[in-house]
Amino acid sequence: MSYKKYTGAAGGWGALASTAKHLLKSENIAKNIKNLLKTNQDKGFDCPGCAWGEKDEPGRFRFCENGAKAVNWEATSKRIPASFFDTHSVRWLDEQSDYFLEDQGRLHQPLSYHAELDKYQPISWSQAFDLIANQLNTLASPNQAEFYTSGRTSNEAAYLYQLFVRAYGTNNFPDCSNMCHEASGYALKQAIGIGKGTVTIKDFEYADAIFVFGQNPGTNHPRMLDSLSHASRRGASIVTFNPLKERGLERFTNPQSAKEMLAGDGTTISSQYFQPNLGGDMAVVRGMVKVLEQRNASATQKGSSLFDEKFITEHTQGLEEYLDLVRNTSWQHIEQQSGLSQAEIEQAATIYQQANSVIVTWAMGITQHKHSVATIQEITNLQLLFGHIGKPGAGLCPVRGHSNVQGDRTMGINEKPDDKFLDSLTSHFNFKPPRAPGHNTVQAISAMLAGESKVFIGLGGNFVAATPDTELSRKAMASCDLTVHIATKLNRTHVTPGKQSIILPCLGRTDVDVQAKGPQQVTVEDSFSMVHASAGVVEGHIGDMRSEPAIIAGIATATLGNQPVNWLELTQDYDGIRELIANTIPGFKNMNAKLQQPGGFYLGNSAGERNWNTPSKKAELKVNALPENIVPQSVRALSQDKIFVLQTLRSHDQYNTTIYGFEDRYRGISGEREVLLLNPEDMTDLGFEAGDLVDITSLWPDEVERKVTAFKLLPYDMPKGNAATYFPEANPLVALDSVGDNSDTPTSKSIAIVISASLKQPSIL
Ligand SMILES: Nc1nc2c(c(=O)[nH]1)N[C@H]1C(S)=C(S)[C@@H](COP(=O)(O)OP(=O)(O)OC[C@H]3O[C@@H](n4cnc5c(=O)[nH]c(N)nc54)[C@H](O)[C@@H]3O)O[C@H]1N2
Ligand SMILES: Nc1nc2c(c(=O)[nH]1)N[C@H]1C(S)=C(S)[C@@H](COP(=O)(O)OP(=O)(O)OC[C@H]3O[C@@H](n4cnc5c(=O)[nH]c(N)nc54)[C@H](O)[C@@H]3O)O[C@H]1N2
Ligand SMILES: [Mo]
Repeated sequence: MSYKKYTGAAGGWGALASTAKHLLKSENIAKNIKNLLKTNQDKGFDCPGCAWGEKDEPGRFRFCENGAKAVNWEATSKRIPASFFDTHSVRWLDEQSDYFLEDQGRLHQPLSYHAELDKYQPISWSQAFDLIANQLNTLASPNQAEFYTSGRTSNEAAYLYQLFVRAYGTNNFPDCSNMCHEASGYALKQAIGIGKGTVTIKDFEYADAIFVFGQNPGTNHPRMLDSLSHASRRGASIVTFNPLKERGLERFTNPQSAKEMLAGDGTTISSQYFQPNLGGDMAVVRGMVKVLEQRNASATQKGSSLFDEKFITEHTQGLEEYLDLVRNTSWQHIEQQSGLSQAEIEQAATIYQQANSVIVTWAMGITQHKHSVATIQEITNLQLLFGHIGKPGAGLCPVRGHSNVQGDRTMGINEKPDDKFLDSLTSHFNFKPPRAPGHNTVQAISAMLAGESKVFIGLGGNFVAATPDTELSRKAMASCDLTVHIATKLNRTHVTPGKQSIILPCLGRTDVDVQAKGPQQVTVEDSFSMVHASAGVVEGHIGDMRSEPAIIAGIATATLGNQPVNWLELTQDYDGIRELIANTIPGFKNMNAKLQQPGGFYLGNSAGERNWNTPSKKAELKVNALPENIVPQSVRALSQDKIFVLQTLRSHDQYNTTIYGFEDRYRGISGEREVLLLNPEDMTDLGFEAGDLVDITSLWPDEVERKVTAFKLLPYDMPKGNAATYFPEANPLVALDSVGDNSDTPTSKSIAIVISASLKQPSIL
């Protein structure tokens, strides 16, 4: 492995070279280049890479390096050889790396697990559907089955899936969103009456300032850097908060701009880069409000005001109670928790104050903490004081992860559906959807572990690798009577079978999907509430793969017959599914017609229009106490050693649990993933040197030892007391019970750990 600080701009020739490298590795280079040119274009497919939106400019290239990797990985012509499962036992497969499992190529025939042989064997589609239906129909209650969804699923598949599951009788919809932006949805729904961001991509063209909290767009949303660099060049301030120095947030060269590529050194992204402690963002924002409130008080004495008084009066409630709390929060508490000085926070507040329009964006660095809901509501409060919601160039922007995770929620993949949604299903279909809330991801694991849930069906994703407390999660999966996986590629979850297990191979976003009435398109919703069509372009050998809607229709027909709809007929032409969506979900009226518009259609956004769907019909300033400590006393008491706060994050060469390679280019890390990044002084204080192998033990007040071993230490620019390592390798450290307040999201960015020398020594070659 090697480690060398990356000093160039993100993007640029490095990104182009890496795109080329990944394309050249594939067996169908010319085809994949052609495919990429259709990414995110009208009549092309939506990039499965991320949920960033597109400006409506015809003729532009709309892919990025990491989108290219995602496309290449899926659009491969490589197929798992027929002899593969005959040769390899599941036990053997489980000993292989995540990279190896997915790298075998696309799954292309239905498989069923034979427990005595410990092997997967081919099975016909109809046998598979009957087996699943029999299991579902013999459960004592529909609530004994879990129906997981990962966020690549299209609106059409998601709608059909939720309709089937509710008609079957449960709201058990654990989904990847429970581990991702759940806190954003919950916090915003309470505060502004809608669980989504309020901005459109156009707003980035008008913002005076963009505050970026807890995200790494250079890797995870590279097309966002395009918006940020445009904003930077026209003089907008970009203020970043991230404990780590992330290259993509410092400088960026757009690989799709010849001018920038030739000029060489790229555009400065962040005008200010603050490095708070992990979990310190709520304290940062509280501090900013404290500064601004005092300045506002002085201004008021002189007859003017900083806050948007008119907006506050007309549109908000809860001001005085919130400001009392702010005044009562001490600077000592704010500085100690945030890791920033009062002077730094004042500097950030000044930039905020000087801007007429501010967008705040955030991702996993904000949502995967115990106090994530409170942090997002604190950010919302700040924006509300200045009226920065519902005007051009201003608003809230949770940057979503999976390309259709937002759409899946809109379609009803929700374990706690609201009454309005269920009423709409009730009045349109001939069945009574269940009203009791179902399980989210963490609750589903607990229910499986307790033997209460016996069937797991996964529409995409990699459940046991993505969820916390890996050992427990795997035990939960293995204890099921039946596990079913609708998937494109083999992964860890498939090699953790229940007593019976079935793999159903599906088409991906890039594949041409031909049904009885011809080629089909599906739809997705991006982070800006834009819905657009996506049609695959790859006409590879699809073997026995089926589309996700066709697979769901098969399971539904075998389980429920033609109730409450004729499932198979619906999948002959997805226009029929869209008719149902149009009739039952607000914002989708005339969906089929509206899809004809290039770029798709806008769902509208109540908060963006300053309509507040809250009980008070106003935007509500929420009053949440700052946590006493990021690591609570009950956890602190568990060790005498120095306790660090660990975050688990993504490298540049992965898509969640899919590992494309071993280059984390912008962090200068190459060849290895089992690494622990620490502040260099902390490393010396502990008596370690770069390259030493350490064991990491997490602290949680139960009797379980959670440990990963032989991780290599690397120095990295971050505040003392913080640490970082990659997801999913570190998931065994996250206790299942360690979840966000009100969101139940695993606290993957806030794990208390101690570090010790590893007993395993590096092998001497
Ligand atoms: N290429 C690629 N694209 C992806 C994905 C992928 O894996 N690969 N995943 C997709 C998905 S599902 C998602 S959800 C998104 C994820 O996108 P991100 O949220 O960008 O993903 P992470 O790698 O988890 O990065 C977290 C970032 O937040 C910072 N951070 C961590 N904790 C804190 C904190 O307490 N405060 C602050 N201020 N910063 C913090 C970290 O240093 C890091 O820069 O990306 C999506 N796009
Ligand atoms: N410690 C830690 N844990 C985390 C996170 C973290 O930051 N730290 N992040 C969390 C987040 S934000 C998320 S979103 C989750 C992700 O959790 P998941 O969504 O469950 O995981 P993915 O890795 O995205 O799923 C990859 C698998 O999806 C399947 N797949 C790919 N494309 C398709 C398709 O088109 N259709 C179907 N049916 N299957 C397909 C392939 O078989 C592939 O192996 O992980 C969470 N877990
Ligand atoms: Mo995510």
